[in-house]
Amino acid sequence: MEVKINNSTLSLVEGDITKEETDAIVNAANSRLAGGGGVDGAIHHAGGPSIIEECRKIGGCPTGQAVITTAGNLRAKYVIHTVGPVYQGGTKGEATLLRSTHVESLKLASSKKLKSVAFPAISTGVYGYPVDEAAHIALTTVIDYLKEHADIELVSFVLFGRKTYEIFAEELRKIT
Ligand code: AR6
Repeated sequence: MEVKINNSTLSLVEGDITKEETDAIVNAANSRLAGGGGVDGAIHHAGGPSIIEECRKIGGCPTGQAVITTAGNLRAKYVIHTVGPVYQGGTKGEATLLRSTHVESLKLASSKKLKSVAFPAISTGVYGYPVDEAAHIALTTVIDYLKEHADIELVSFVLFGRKTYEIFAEELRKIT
């Protein structure tokens, strides 16, 4: 599913983000940037050890912020590592932090003059964010950003599994 936001494209696809050829892919990391399971594990496994070496040098990343490394053996040029909130019922500022992961990732991409960025469904795995709530926040945040910043031509959400894809697609239909 694809929609146009001014001159930019917002795209939803079902798939494995490690295979993406966008300028950057976003990693749902932890604050120690230490690697882990889920999409984080998949990115480090596919990208090779140079990414974790760069992460070690950076040292860490607070929740809601983002850092950038090169992408080792991946097809993307960069990996933007961002740290989503752990879902604790929704009353602990999680929405603000989840919104911030998307804004900070896109700001980093803009500052590096990147044209295309792929996001996973940040916080919806190990960190327990309900997918429909997370989809609403992720999509509205990216749409708002693209309305204000014409430099990024493509933002895709690469969603792991049919169910997550369908929930994102339903939210996007509601919003647009
Ligand atoms: N491509 C795209 N999406 C994927 C892939 C993939 N290859 N693999 C998993 N997903 P999670 P979080 C989806 O748990 O909730 C790690 O251990 C997955 O199905 O990866 O932000 C970190 O080190 C889900 O929809 O990230 C942190 O400790 C989404 O990616 C912690 O998990 C996010 O799930 C972060 O938890």
